[in-house]
Amino acid sequence: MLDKRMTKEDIFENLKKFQDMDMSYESGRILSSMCTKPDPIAMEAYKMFIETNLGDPGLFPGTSLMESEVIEMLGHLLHLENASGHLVTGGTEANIMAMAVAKYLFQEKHEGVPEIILPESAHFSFKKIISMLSLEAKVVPLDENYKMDVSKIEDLITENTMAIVAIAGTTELGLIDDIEKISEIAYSHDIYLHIDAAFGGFVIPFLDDEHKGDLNFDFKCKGVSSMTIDPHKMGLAPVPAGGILFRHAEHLEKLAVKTPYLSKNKQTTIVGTRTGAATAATWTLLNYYGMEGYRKIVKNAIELTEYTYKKLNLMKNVTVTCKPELNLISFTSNNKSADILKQELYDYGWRVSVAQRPHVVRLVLMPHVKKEHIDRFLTDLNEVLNG
Ligand code: 0PR
Repeated sequence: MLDKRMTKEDIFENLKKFQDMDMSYESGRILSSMCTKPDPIAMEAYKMFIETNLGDPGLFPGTSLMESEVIEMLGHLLHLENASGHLVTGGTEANIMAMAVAKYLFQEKHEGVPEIILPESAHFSFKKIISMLSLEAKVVPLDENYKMDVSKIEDLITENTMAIVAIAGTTELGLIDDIEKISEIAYSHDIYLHIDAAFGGFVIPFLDDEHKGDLNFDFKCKGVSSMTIDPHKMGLAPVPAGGILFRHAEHLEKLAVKTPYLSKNKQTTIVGTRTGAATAATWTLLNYYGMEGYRKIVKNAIELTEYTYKKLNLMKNVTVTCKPELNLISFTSNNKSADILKQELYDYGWRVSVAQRPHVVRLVLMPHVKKEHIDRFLTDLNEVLNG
């Protein structure tokens, strides 16, 4: 295969063919994704830093400085001065780092098998983590509002509890666990608490008073040890841009590995060679949009979610699962199962996903989804259900 070379023209013709097989966010037909079309200014910054490698930061001190500024800004957003952390490949890597730190801390004092208390709604990255780190999972059921049942947590705490995990913006329904209460429990038992705000981290801080009220979900809660917050979801950054923040610098240091022959003598990330381009994109977005810009983006997404909620509630044979807290909405129908609905909507060109707990159709209303797309979607849905 490799002994036959292609001309540049042929290559790009082929690339175009591959690209044409893909869905595009711009079509407005992707209602199943937590990613979106990266902002043009972020792509420009990304391209500018495409050759950088934060795995060897001494060669790229400017990019490395930019990473510390991003961590500082994300910390500020989540009410933490002097945050420690990194921009990583995504929520999975961020969650792995937090749980690795919790395990190392646990092992300094305990010999038993480390146990992790997490809600049934936790993202599947925790399945990988439980297996990779050989943890024992203590799963907290969901309450009638599909949130981690806080009243069940203390029963699961043992001397081998390594960490509690709670979610700010669940993957399936976009709901926020009662982090204030969970933080009190973790703090009073001196247990490591990690908040997975991979999705909610770039939404909740920008909600208006009517939607946010006096909700506290971040480092304001003193029991919170670390948080995941992903720029490549509602932050509008290109992939791969995840974020992990630690309250205590010495916690990040638990991950440090000596790298004697590199320009800096230690690394505190899982990934070695890693792009600085995503860092440049995130730095750019945070400075370009600021609080005001992100508030507008979130406001639009929430308004569209509320519009969709209202319309779905009026539709014959549709039951909306719960009142949305973020820009996710789920529903079922009494005349077709979620899986059949997903398939039939697929045939109309829509990409929706099916949540497992509960078994419902799930829509994520990311910024690439506009009102005209939703109107067409609702017309098609009505036809699929009642046509
Ligand atoms: N934590 C939460 C709460 C998440 O929702 C996700 C991903 C992760 C962690 C893991 O993040 P990474 O995928 O960045 O490692 N949530 C989405 C999901 O699983 C990811 C996604 C995005 C899936 C776009 C599909 C897609 O088209 O649904």
